[in-house]
Amino acid sequence: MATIKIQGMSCKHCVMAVQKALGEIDGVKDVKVDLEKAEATFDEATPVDMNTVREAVKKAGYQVV
Ligand SMILES: [Cu+2]
Repeated sequence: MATIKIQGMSCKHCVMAVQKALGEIDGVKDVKVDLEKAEATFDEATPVDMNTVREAVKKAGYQVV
């Protein structure tokens, strides 16, 4: 399981946006986003490139820190 820190989430809408962005990445499954901890966790069905993750989060309007 991978855990990433995400900056910029302020409400449930942000959580949903990040969850969707991560869920659309190949190999990512079981995404959980925690607003209070500013964290997202996910399992990797196949190896996931962290640059892809960063890009997806950035496109959604947030930042992996
Ligand atoms: Cu929000």
